Parts: sequence; structure tokens; C-alpha cells
Amino acid sequence: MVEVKNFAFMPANVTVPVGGKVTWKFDDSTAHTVTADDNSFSSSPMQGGQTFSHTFTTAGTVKYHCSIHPEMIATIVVK
Ligand SMILES: [Cu+2]
Repeated sequence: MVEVKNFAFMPANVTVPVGGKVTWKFDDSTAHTVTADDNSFSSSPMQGGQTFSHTFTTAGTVKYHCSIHPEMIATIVVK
């Protein structure tokens, strides 16, 4: 579970096994997205109280950001 709060992804670095699912819980006063840097997946703009999940099926390092606030960056390591 990654919390999206105060214009940040917390924790910013998460490791999951191949096939692992990550859920983001949005808890901020403005909308954010979870968008892979390579655009392999993206949520729509999510308001506080909503969640978004993605299952990672390929090993590797996935960098992602918020498309509304590109300074919000974080990483998922799949192994
Ligand atoms: Cu944002």
C-alpha cells in the first residue's frame, strides 16, 4: 500500500515480487495520478478517499510520477 498524501508517494520506494499488486490510497486535498514513466499504465485523476491498484507481472524497476504534478516521483522494484 502506498499513500498519496502531501504531494508525495509514501513510501517512495517499494519492492514487490513478480505478480505482486500495489494499491495506492489517495489522501490529499487535490487529485493525483499514478502514471508510469513509460506510460505502461496510468490511473485517472484520483481524489482523496479513492484507491488505485496495479499488478506488476514483469521483473524490473518501474519509475512513475503524477501526471498533474511531475515533481511527484517514486519507484516500484519488481523482482
Ligand atoms: Cu499530483
